[in-house]
Formats: sequence, structure tokens, C-alpha cells
Amino acid sequence: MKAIILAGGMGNRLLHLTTNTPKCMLKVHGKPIIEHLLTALMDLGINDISIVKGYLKDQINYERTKSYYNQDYENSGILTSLFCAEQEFNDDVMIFYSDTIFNKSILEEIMNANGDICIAVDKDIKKSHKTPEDKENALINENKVQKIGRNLADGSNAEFIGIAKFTKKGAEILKNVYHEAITKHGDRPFQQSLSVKKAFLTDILQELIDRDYEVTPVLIKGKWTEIDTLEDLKEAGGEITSAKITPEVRRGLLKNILGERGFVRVIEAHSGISAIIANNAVTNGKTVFDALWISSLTESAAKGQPDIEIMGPDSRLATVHQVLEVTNKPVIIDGDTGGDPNALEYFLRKAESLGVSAVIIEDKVYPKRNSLDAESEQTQEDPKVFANKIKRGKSALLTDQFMLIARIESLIAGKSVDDAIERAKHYLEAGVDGIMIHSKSKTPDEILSFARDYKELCNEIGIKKPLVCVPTTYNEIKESELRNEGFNVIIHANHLLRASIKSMQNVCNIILENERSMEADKYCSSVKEIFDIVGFTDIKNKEKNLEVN
Ligand code: SPV
Ligand code: MG
Repeated sequence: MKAIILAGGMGNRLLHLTTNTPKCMLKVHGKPIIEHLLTALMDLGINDISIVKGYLKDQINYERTKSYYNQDYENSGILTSLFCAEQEFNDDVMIFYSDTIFNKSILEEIMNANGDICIAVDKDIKKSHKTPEDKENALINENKVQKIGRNLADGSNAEFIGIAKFTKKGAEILKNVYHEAITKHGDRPFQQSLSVKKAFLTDILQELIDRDYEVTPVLIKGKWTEIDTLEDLKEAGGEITSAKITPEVRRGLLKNILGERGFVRVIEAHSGISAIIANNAVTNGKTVFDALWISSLTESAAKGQPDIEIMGPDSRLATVHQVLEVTNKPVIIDGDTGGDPNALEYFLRKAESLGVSAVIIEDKVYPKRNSLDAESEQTQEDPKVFANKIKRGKSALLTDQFMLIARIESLIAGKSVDDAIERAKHYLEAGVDGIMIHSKSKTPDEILSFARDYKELCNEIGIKKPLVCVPTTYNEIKESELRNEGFNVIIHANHLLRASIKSMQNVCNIILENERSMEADKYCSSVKEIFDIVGFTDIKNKEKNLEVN
């Protein structure tokens, strides 16, 4: 008996965890998901194991296994991955999804099942975190699979769990049907997919059924867990806080995401705990923050100090250390004015070596005042002096992964959009890697007007760099609208600190008023939640060295 493990997918729903790690290498109970399967297979004496890789293939390395590679993993389906290992279809073979942890007894059940084509199904259709469109269900009647796929029109009474077994004869049938399907369908729809190339395993199984081949269900009793979402990973005992990343890999992430998507959504973090919350935030199982902003306002305030450039570079870097330790997202630092050019060089070199992706410096005179304060005088630097500072900063950098971004404060200082554009020209020509336009207006009008002129300027001078904004005061406008207007980086600059201040004040008042904390409980996270968030639960699991099988 051979085994083929399909490990080419990108695991989009676990986005922030799979930025640098293929899904099957995420850890559950201290070891990668795929390793649970490899151990179980080897325990059962199955040693002829092939892994079909795709996304981040070099990170999946297991001695004593064979490797296949689906080069086009981004544009093809799991069936294409399976057929990358077609030469293995010359014996009895079991096929596995690589993102599911199966109890060993399940493997035994299907291994010993009768039938040339068998699939493992669970009669107890799980309340998994998958949407109905994503669940692979089956309709079983008279010990035969009648239908298999997503959203079955005739209903379903079992869930496919991602294991199929083909005898040598069954594998021969599979090969023939697959090649006939390619000839017949070409790039046209195939079963529930847009083409054979993009098809799921369930599509070929349905094709086999349609051609009157018998697909036998193996009704499993043991436990299995598919890791598809953060909730699945958490429930399986996975590590969601400590996916580690080297400074070299992290540093280039911001440029990479900007290159690929042209858009980055950023949230502020001012401490380890706020960084973990920001790192793990996800909505609809897929929308996440792409990067973290280390704000001067909140980093100073978290230490009880005003944002007037008295919390210097080393304070900022100490906070950055905390954040880098607990997250795997790219980090952008608020560098204030950058100080004098020597101080800027020192700061940039440190930030770059830590794996920070970008520093933004503002064109004000040291010591600056927070830009949102209506009463402070906002003194801008001469643009030529600031352009020279940019040149000094850029010359101190060792990699081109790192971005030095110039922040223009003309609108904050009461000057015109034209003044801001004039400055943008100086800074772009000095070699800056991006431009941030700041505003404290209640409406986005002035930054939108800047964005339009900026596009023209970029065309005119032939330099195009990402555009950044911080919509704190003009926060009615949505990210998608800002994106459509030409903004590439949107920073929600202070919200986690503001949320925590309000919440802490509320809880203080409730405890004082009630002379006890019972009434405040519903406004507080549980202690267990803290354990989970900071990885104490992970550590306990590791110490117990829990055996899943
Ligand atoms: C910060 O977050 O520290 C910023 C943005 O610099 S603002 O507070 O709006 O100036
Ligand atoms: Mg600031």
C-alpha cells in the first residue's frame, strides 16, 4: 500500500499564519499537522509515501518520503496536484488531504475496507466552521456513494473527510477516467469546477459514480479534525500565537504584499498583548490586518507619556521587540521626525536589522507635536533639508526590502495641497520608498485631492511609490474607497489603545460603584482567555506532550 499526501494548497483562510508557512506545517500539539499523518502511516507499516507540494514547497521536508511538485498550485485544483504523482498509481494507494488530523483507527478502517474505490465518510455531518459551499458532503444509499460534492441538490447524509483508497485496479480506472475527462472537457466546466485543471477530488469521484463505477463509503467512527480556519486550529490545540519568522523573511513582507496586491490594511499595536490581538484578528474567516503600526502617540501613551518626541528611538525599539516576538506580520514604525540625520541612521539600521519593514518619518522640526492637536504649532522642515535627511537615511540601509517613507505634514500645518505635492516631488526625487499624506480634517476631501495630484506627479516625474494615509479624523470613508482613490496603505493608527483606555475606565468605575468586581466581569476577558492569547495553553499542551492518536 502506498500513500499520497496532497500538500500543495495555500490555506487562504489562515492567512496571517500561512504567510510564511504552508498550512500542513502549522503546529498542532507541538508538531506540524502533516507529521501526525506521517507518524500514523509509518506506524501502520505504510512507508511508501509521496507528498505533492506547491505553496512554499521547500518548507516541507521529510526524509524517507518522495516529493512531487505542482508548479501551478495557485491556479489549479487538488486533482491536478494528485496527478502530479500519477506514476505512483501502479499499486494500491491511499490519498490524503494534508490539513486533516485523523485518528489512527480511521486509517486502519479504510485500509482494510473492501472495494476498488473507497472513500472515508463521517455520518455525523460535523458542525465544522466551514460554510456549506465549502463542505464536501456525500449522499449514501445502500452502501454506495450516490453523490459527492459541495451543496448537493439532492441533500447529503455524510461528510467526506479527505481520505480515498484505490486498489491497483481502482487506480487504473481513476487514471483512465481522468485522462478521458481532460480530452472531453478541456478548459470547459467539469462537474462542480470550472475545468478539470481546477477540479476537486470530489469532482473526479462524482465522475466515476456517473460512469457507474462503484464508490464504496467507509463509515468511520474515529476522530478527525480538518484545519481550515483559525477556530479549527484553536480547537485542535494548534499554536496561533507563536508562528515564528526570521527578520530576513519578515522585512520583505510589506514590499511583497504591496507588489502582489497593491494594498495593505494596517492596525496600531503598542505592546505585546495588543500586537497579539491585532495579529490574530480576523473577520469572515479571511479578512485580516496585513501589517502593524507602531505609533508614536500610542507607544508614548502606553508608557504614560505625551507624544512630543521624548520617548526616543530606544523606547520605540523596545516596544518593537515585544511586537516582533509575538507576531509574524510586517511592522511599520512611526519614526517621528527621525531626529538629526545621525540619529535617523542609527534608528533605521536598528529597525532594519530587527526585521522591520518600514519606517515613516515626518517633515516637521524636532521636537514635533502630535499632528492631531489643534492647538499646537506645527512647524515644518524646509523640504530640501528634509530631502537631504531622506538621502542620508536611505544610504544607511543595507537591503532594498526595507522602506523609508516620507510623511508630509503640509495639511496638518495649514498649508495647501500644492505645497504637499511640491514636497512629494522633492522627497520622491531624494529616493524615498513611499509617501504618507496626513490630515486632521473631518472629511477626506483634501487627501483625495492630494491623491489625484499625486498620481499626476508620479506620471510626470516617472517615479511611482506607494501612497499612505491615516484616516483617524475622516473615518467615514471606507478602505475600499481610499484604495480606489489611489491609496496603497491605510493605517488605523491608535484604535487599540483608545479602545483599552475606555474599557479600563469603565471597569474601574463599575468596581468602585459596586464595591466588588462581579458586575464588571462581563466587560473583562476571562483569565482563561489570557492564557490562550499569550500561549500558556500551548505550553501546557506541549508539556503534557499529548498524543493525538
Ligand atoms: C501616530 O499614530 O503616532 C501618528 C499618527 O503619528 S497621528 O497621531 O495622527 O499623528
Ligand atoms: Mg506619531
